[in-house]
Amino acid sequence: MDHILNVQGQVSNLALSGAAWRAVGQERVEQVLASLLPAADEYPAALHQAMRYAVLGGGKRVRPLLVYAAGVLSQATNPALDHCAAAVELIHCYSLVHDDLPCMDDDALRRGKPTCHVVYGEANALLVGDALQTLAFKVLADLPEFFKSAIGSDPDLPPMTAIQLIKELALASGSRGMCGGQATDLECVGQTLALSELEQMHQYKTGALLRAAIRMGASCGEGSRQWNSEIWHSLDRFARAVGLAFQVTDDLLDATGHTHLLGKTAGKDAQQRKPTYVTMLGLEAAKQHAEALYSEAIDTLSNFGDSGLRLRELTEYLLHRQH
Ligand code: GRG
Repeated sequence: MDHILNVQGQVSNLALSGAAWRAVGQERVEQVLASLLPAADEYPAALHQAMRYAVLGGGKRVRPLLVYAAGVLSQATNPALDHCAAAVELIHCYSLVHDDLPCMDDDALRRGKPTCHVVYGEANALLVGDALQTLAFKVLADLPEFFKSAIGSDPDLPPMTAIQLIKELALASGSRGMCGGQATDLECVGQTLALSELEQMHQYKTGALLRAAIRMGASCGEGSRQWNSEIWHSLDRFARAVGLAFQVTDDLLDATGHTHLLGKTAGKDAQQRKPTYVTMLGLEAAKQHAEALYSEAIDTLSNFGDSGLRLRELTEYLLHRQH
């Protein structure tokens, strides 16, 4: 992990343009993930190859970027950010592998490549998801030891913080978060939901992990140790607005985007008769809803002054993305 320490300064460099900063964060988390995943030739090689296939070389890395961007709020300059960024992305990748399985969304294309089960078979894809999930928690549990050996005998990340990070990620991924939202998503095929029910489902399915990324990134910096509950509450309001906005945009892209640009099958929601913001509000109103949510997210960031720069830029990027 030494190379990770060497490039540490870059994600806290406020002089980079938003696009350059995203590219640095994406490259950085790619390196971190590549070093944390078991080598492709380590026993059991077939499983490790499939895990690396599912994680490396694709995706926008929105969740890791949120970790890094939220780290700027609390002056986090330590490798804890890298571990959190990787852990959140590992959970996300596991969810994509399982979501693509025939018993779930049944998709053959993800991040512009054949899905994990298409290449490695269903049973292996199931195990890939399981193993990525447990690896995510190991990465966080390793943090105190990592600090001790890499930085010296006085870790700058208290063991309690590592436990809080594990708890944050566990809550966001389980039945009270992502898995819970997925369960509702499967249940409500072909049904009409009230807008509040649709929001609740997405807060669980997508929003909870995005919120965890933001809270974990902020927790990594010394600055956040002085924050009162009001500041954490503002951050949660930001996370809620950006999480919903992300999902509305995802629904819009599914309805209007093209498979080759999205890197995943377009039009799946309609094909699977899923209630979405587009089916419930119509295209124009869904666009306006996304814009209103993004403005709300930007407004809540005013509480953080200049340190909110990277989260502001990411919010803009998420609204205008094409995939
Ligand atoms: C536990 C059996 C079992 C399955 C879990 C929890 C779960 C299945 C799936 C999670 C739900 C899920 C896949 C939500 C999709 C959210 C979403 C918008 C994904 C796409 O995220 P992006 O756009 O993708 O960030 P990239 O590829 O850029 O990372």
